[in-house]
Amino acid sequence: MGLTIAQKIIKDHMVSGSMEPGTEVALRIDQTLTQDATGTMAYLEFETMGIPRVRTELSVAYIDHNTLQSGFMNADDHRFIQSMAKKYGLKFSRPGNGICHQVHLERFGRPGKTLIGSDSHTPTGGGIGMLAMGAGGLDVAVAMGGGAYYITMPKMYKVNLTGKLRPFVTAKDISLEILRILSVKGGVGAIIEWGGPGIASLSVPERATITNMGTELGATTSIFPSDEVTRAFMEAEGRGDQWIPLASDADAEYDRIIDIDLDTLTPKIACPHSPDAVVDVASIAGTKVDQVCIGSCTNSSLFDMLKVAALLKGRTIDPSVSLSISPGSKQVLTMLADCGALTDILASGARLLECACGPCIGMGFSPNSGGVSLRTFNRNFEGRSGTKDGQVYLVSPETAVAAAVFGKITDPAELGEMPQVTMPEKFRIDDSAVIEPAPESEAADVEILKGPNIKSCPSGEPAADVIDAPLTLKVGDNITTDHIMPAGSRILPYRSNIPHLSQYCFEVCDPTFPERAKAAGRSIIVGGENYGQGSSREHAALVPLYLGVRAVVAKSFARIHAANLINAGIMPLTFENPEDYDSLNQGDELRLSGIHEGMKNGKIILTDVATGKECMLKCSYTERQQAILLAGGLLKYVAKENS
Ligand code: MIC
Ligand code: SF4
Repeated sequence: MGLTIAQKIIKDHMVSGSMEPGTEVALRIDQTLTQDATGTMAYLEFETMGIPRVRTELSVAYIDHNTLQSGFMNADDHRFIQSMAKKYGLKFSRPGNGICHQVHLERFGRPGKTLIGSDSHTPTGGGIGMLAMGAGGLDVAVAMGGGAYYITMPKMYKVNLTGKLRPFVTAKDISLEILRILSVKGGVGAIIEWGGPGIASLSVPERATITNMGTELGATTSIFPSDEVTRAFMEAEGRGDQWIPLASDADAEYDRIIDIDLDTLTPKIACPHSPDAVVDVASIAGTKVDQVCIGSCTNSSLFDMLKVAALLKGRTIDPSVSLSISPGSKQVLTMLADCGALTDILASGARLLECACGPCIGMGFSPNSGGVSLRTFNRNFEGRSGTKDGQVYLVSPETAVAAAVFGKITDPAELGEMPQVTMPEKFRIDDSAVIEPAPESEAADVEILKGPNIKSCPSGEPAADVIDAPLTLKVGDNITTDHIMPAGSRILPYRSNIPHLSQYCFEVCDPTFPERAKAAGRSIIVGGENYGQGSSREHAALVPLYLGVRAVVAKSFARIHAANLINAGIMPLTFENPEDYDSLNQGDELRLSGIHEGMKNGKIILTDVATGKECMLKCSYTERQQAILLAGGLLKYVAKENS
């Protein structure tokens, strides 16, 4: 049987395990990336492992999330990460150099290589044929130390594109269409390969928009072949020598094939508060808009920005709309400046923000109360913008410009003729904002700089055989990591201070949770389907751990979050019979019993102590995961292995 693209890369990087879907496979990781909001914790974890130098082919530490610096915290964290990079052999991408995924695609990604990043949108690298996956910081720390990355072998899906995008219909609309078809949990347990005759007309930045947003499907990752389009992009980046061709075999088999006809695709929009609440832009045209944001790792490439500039040229935005533009990287920004496109953007009345995540993660530019904000981003979870009742919609750059110009949701075709935008043959290459590490011979002299905001990481307890604990929180389906551990400018500066962060845990759902959990000492959370979707932040596991959570029982889990729970030493468990979810109530005293035996045979009994009602919970921990839980988390497990 032939192989898919992902299977080929997995086969080349397999350390142990098998390609049988559902079984665990360990992969050798060629490259890692971190960003600052998850990086501080990842480097603290790396430090405790006692490894003198990173053992990957390439590891890059980016600063792109916490760039607001309202206080010493972020600046201290940046200095800490910079000193770690210098000592341990990583490249350091300075604040202002751009969003990790955009810069990595431009300067470091390579077809056929494996990449894990402590950020859920690491699959952006799939746009140039990398097997790129988001992971918890601890998994990235282990990979930096040369350890394998463990995943459950995914199923293979293929999306077959035919036809060609019409003017004003974009790669973002393809992403929204696949979200409409599959939903935010439709990609769980799968790798999505994009192919068919329609991909030939998609540039690398467009492909990267699609693989970036595959994260919102819950997919393990998404990937495009590496073809002539990829070669042209890498040559334009001065890295043609790093290109290799990569395609699936003609007889490769897929678990599911989805067809999308680009000729008939229309502009789409995701409505509040979920990326899969997708409708046609035309169907809600006329809705008044207060704010428009163009940027984020989904839509901030030079290609996107040139289109935006061409559409804004000679126009002024509606006086009632506030428009922000955040180019994805210094390369994008300087090239916009060089060709005059930046002037067209500014002349329209747009506000230029830093080359960083910015409003996407609530780092400034929050909408007005109840405000309607159209964003070219990938997530519109409730409260994520920093305005609790903000109404965030996700759109393409073209639809964003139309809304900024007309002051209401408008089909972008109403902008008239789509100007022709051509990509330059050569990008402006300037890596001066990427700082090289100290040579290995000088590493011992590099001092690690830690500010007072850096507190130690909580430590898990070895899993007991019986856990008696109350159900401190019961939540519904599709709970995101933004619910569990919110971000935004108020909270993000404390990513290296778990005790401080803990007061905001589940703030969006129930602000009394932290106090109640602390008072209970030990507790259990119950959730619905797709618990923990969204970001890779391990804080969504470490903070509940700090608050005493010992198990989360849900109908199903998102991949990275389930791994983060196990790494922290918290048991993710699922209902054998999902209806049992209904019989449990917040405040119930629960007992989990037969845990040690149950971890091995996959079944653990949960008893509601007051009623005596029992229900069966499932787990499918590998031997390694059982050992991690029995050790009290991955750090303790690694320490044990190395002793
Ligand atoms: C996000 O988009 O939610 C983030 C912020 O980039 C996160 C990482 C984090 O929480 O630091 C992600 O996607 O993993
Ligand atoms: Fe940054 Fe937003 Fe991308 Fe997350 S989704 S990496 S916050 S731009």
